[in-house]
Amino acid sequence: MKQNNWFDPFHIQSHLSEEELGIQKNVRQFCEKELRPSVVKMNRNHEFNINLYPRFGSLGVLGQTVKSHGGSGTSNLAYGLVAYEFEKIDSSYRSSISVQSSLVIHPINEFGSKDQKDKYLPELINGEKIGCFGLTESEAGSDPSSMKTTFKETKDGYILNGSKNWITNAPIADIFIIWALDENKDHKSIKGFILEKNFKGLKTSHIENKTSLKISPTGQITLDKVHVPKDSLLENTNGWKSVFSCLNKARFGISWGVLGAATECWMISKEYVENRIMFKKPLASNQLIQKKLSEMQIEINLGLSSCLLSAKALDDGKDIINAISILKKNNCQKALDICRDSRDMLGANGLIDEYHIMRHLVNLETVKTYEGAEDIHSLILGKNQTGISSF
Ligand code: TGC
Ligand code: FAD
Repeated sequence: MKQNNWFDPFHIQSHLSEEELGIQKNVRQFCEKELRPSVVKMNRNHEFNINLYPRFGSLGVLGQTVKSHGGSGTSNLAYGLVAYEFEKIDSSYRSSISVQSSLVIHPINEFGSKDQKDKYLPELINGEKIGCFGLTESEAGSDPSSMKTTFKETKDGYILNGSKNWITNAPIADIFIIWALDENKDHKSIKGFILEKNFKGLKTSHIENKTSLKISPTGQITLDKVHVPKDSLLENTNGWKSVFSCLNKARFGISWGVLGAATECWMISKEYVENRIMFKKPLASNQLIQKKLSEMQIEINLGLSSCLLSAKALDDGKDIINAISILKKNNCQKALDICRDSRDMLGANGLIDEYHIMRHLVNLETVKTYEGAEDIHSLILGKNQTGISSF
C-alpha cells in the first residue's frame, strides 16, 4: 500500500522542534526498554520500584520545565509528549512523574523561598527524593475547601493537625506538600507547607486493595500535632489560586497522557484484528471493525491536535484554564471509550492481562476521577461559561 499518514493525519510531528522530537524519542526508548518488559508483573503484584526515580531524574523528566536547580528547562509541549509516552506503558508511571513535577517541584519552585528551592529542588529533580501532594481528605475530595486539616501559628513555627487520603506516593515519599486551613479562620485561609517524612507526628499508611493504578503507591497521611518549623511554610502562595496552579499543570499532563493509553489500545487492537481470522477472513476486513478503528484514529488525533494547540498557547504564556478542563474531561472520556472498544475487538483475549488493554481501562477509571472528576470539569466549564456557580 502507498505510504500515507494515517497515524498522524494532522502532521502533529511537524509542529515539534528538533529538541521536542529528540526528547520524545529518547523517552520512548527508555519506556520501551526499562518499563514495558516488567509492566504486567509489576501490575499483578501491586509493585513499584522506587529506584526508578533516580532513573527518571537522569532522563530529565522530573521538573523538566524548571530552568534552574538541574531542571532541563523544556517547553510545556515537551512535558506533554513525555506524559503521552509514559502513559502508553501505564498511567501509574505517568502519575509518578506528574506528581513529582507538577504537584511537588512546581509549588516549591513557584511559591517557595530561595532557601527552600536550594534545599529541595535539586534532589527532587534528580530523583534522589520522592514527593507527594496532600490536598484530598476522606470528606473533602471534589470540594477540597471542606478540608479539616488545620495549622496553628506558634512562636517558632506551626502545628498541623488532620489527615489526608488517596495521596499518590504517600507511602514512599520523603517530601510532603501539605495544604491546610488556619484553625481560627475560614476556608479561604489555605496555606501550603513542606514537610519531611521524619517530622514527629507524621505517619503514612498504604491503600492495599486498589483495583486501578496498581503500580502506583497510594496512601493516607495522618498529622498528629506535627510541629513544623517556620521555614516550612510556602511563603509566596496566594490562597486557592496557588493550589489550582498546581492542579492546572498536572491536568495538562494528564490530558496528553490518557491519549498515550488510548493510542496503545488502538495499536494493539489494530494489529490483532489484522491478524485474527474469523469467518475465514481477517477481522479487519469487516466494516464494523474498520469503523471502530477509524473512530479511534479520529478521537486520538483530534485530542492530540487540541493538546498541541494548548501546549503552544501555554508556552506563549496564554491562559488555558478552560482548555485544560475541556481536555482533561474529554480526553479521559474518549480514552475510556477507545479502551472499551479495543477490549471488545480482542474478544476473550482482551480479558488477558498480557494484552494490556484491561489494565489501561481500569487505570483510566482513576484518571477520570482524580485531578477533578469528569463531571466536576463540566461544572467548571459551565461556571466559566455562564458566570453561575453550581457548587
Ligand atoms: P473558585 O471559587 O472557583 O476559585 C477559588 C479561587 O481560585 C481561582 N481559580 C483558579 N486559579 C487558577 N487556576 C484554576 N484552574 C482556578 N480555578 C479557580 C479562582 O479565580 C478563585 O480566585 P479568587 O482570587 O477569586 O479567590 O473555587 P471553588 O471552591 O468554587 O472551586 C470548586 C472546584 C470544584 C472547581 C475546585 O474545588 C476543584 O477543582 N475541585 C476538584 C478537586 C481536585 O481536582 N483535586 C485534585 C487533588 S490532587 C490529585 O488528584 C492528584 S492525582 C495525582 C496523580 O497524577 O497521581
Ligand atoms: P467525590 O468528591 O465524593 O465525588 C464522587 C462523585 O460525585 C464523582 O463522580 C463526582 O464527579 C460527583 N460529584 C461531586 N460533587 C458534585 C457536584 N457538585 N455535582 C455533581 N456531581 C458531583 N488527591 C490528592 O490530593 N493528591 C494525590 O496525590 C491524589 N492521588 C490520587 C490517586 C488515586 C489513585 C486516586 C483514585 C485519587 C487520588 N487523589 C489525590 C484524590 C482525587 O483527587 C479525588 O479522588 C477526587 O478529587 C474526587 O474526590 P472523591 O474521590 O472524594 O469523590
